[in-house]
Amino acid sequence: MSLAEPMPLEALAAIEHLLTDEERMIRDSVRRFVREKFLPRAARLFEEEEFPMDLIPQIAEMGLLGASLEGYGCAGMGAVAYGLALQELEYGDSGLRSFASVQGSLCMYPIHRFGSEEQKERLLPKMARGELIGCFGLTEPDAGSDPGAMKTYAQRDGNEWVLNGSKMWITNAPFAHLAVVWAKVKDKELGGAESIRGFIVERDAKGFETPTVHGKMSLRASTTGEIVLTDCRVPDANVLPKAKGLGGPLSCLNQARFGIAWAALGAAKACYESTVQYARTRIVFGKPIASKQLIQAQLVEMASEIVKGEILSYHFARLKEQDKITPQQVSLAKKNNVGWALQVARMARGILGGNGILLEYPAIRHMLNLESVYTYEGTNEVHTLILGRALTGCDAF
Ligand code: TGC
Ligand code: FAD
Repeated sequence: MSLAEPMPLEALAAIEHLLTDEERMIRDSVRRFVREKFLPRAARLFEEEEFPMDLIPQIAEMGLLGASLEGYGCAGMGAVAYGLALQELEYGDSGLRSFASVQGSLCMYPIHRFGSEEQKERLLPKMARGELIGCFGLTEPDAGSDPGAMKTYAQRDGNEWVLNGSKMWITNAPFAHLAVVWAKVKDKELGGAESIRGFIVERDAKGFETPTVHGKMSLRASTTGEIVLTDCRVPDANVLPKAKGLGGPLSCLNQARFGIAWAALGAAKACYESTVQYARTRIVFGKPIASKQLIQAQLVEMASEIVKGEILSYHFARLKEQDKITPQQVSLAKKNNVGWALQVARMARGILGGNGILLEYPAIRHMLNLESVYTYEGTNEVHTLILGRALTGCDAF
């Protein structure tokens, strides 16, 4: 049976001509890097629970660490270029993209937005070059979706702060040189009421430990740990002066969630493309399964949702470039795109039949990874409730 060439997803989404030359160039160079340097190792890294530390300098060189920040050695990319670049990383693996999201949106962003000039000059250029790696400690064993319930406390002692508590599920923690840790303090300016503040905790601080979380069946090529703080002393100079209240960490999440929304479609695309290729050559009942209507129905649904997600992301990214995106729009994009990326990966896994459970094909790896992406940065339910609250005016948390 002779088959016509399949239409690429790009042709259906038709956003290519809306991109600038610079945006295309950034996307294409990240694409080349991922396909040449990462994909040949992807299955093994996943299997062996290993993050490819040796790729950090190249990721930094492409300007992907703190990519959307201005100054301090950061690339100052627009939101479209940033989204496209992260999507290419996640075409490789969600763990590779997580590394860049955490470093840029969750560690460099709060230092850039809430830090002192001294903190910015001391840390950001080295973080942009990948010489200093950060992690972001918000979630606790008993405070995930509701970070306001955190039990980590910081108490002032002279010109130092003493931190006690623990953080759970912290990406990059085991090898990070520093952590942005969010903790409760009694705030004098708020009349002694509790407030949440951000602290830069450096690796050599006494009482700072970061045990690795083992046995994950998802994001295995990303390193996840805990942060344990036992009378951990942090100098006054390491408090983020401009972050006060839960809005501090939540504003970092807006940045990360935006990137994830677009990036998750990269995992979906990898699943879709490899599945179309497979379906065109896998003969069952005498014909390629791509010629079966039930398979086509699934491929069409996969393609449609990826394309719709791309168009949504493109629109919101241009809004973000004008500083007009709202947290509710970010929630809509994260919930929609990650939810569909996971569905696409599950459908791809099914179409591959028995081969779908092998690491030789990308579907099972992406499917398992996306289970984490579905949960972190606000679970699907949290984003539903953020939107529900905005649309009805009723808080259903
Ligand atoms: P709520 O009363 O709504 O708000 C408290 C204060 O925060 C402000 N705020 C925001 N500010 C900026 N951006 C947002 N998106 C904001 N949402 C709220 C709000 O204005 C208020 O300020 P103020 O000055 O009036 O005090 O707070 P709530 O306690 O009802 O909680 C809201 C909720 C549930 C939406 C929030 O807690 C939430 O988003 N929970 C999910 C937690 C989460 O997403 N954690 C992610 C941890 S990091 C991670 O997963 C990294 S994964 C690795 C990777 O990225 O690869
Ligand atoms: P819970 O909050 O216990 O939720 C359990 C279930 O209840 C979920 O299905 C949730 O949607 C649902 N639920 C909660 N509240 C409601 C409600 N009001 N109504 C209905 N349903 C509700 N955190 C960091 O701070 N830094 C990191 O770098 C980081 N990296 C991560 C990496 C990985 C691989 C993973 C898995 C997580 C990471 N996280 C990180 C933590 C992540 O953000 C949390 O797992 C997430 O916020 C959910 O919290 P939880 O796991 O405690 O689930």
